[in-house]
Amino acid sequence: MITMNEIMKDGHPILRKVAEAVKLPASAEDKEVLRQLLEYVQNSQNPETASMYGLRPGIGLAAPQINVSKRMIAVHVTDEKGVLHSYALFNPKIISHSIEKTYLTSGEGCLSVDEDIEGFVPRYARITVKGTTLDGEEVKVRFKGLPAVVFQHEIDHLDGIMFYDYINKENPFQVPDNATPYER
Ligand code: UDB
Ligand code: ZN
Repeated sequence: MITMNEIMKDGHPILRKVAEAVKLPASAEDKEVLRQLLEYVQNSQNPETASMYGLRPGIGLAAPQINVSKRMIAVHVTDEKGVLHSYALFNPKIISHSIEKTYLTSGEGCLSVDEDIEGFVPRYARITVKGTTLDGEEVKVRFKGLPAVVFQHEIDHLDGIMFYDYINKENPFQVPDNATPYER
């Protein structure tokens, strides 16, 4: 089971590497890692397990964050309508995106970053993601709002990118062009 001890902290070089594609069909070991990523986000959102193991409630997690430099992510997030978007994907890829952008008005954080880093992080408002599930099924799914932000944040981890890389250095609260704010 993944706890905070297994989560790599900012400054660890693995968080800056481009992760390797997972060879498909996935091996038993790779499937186990992906299952664990999903289990962490689920456990961390369950108040009992979160308090029992001291888990920080997460809505997404990428394999490099647990020291595995392979292209796997889990997302477990409820949108503004109360719909749960729960995915565990091998080799996720954004195959198209809107021109319109968005940003969380309260900024972003990261399970791998302990400090609060303030500022707006520009994200695409809508994206289409392709990837392969734990059952080996290829899926193509469209996301908007918070789930779209989470997917972009997690896929960035596979490319060694951290959310604060996008924050404008001169003015952290610079509103991105073409953007509609997302209020959480
Ligand atoms: C998170 N959670 O899990 F807009 F109900 C963050 C942490 C770092 C604060 C735990 C989060 O943003 N929760 C949230 C956001 C909302 C509404 C709501 C709950 N991550 C995951 C992560 O670090 N993955 O690598 C950071 C998020 C920042 C934007 C998307 C992912
Ligand atoms: Zn993160």
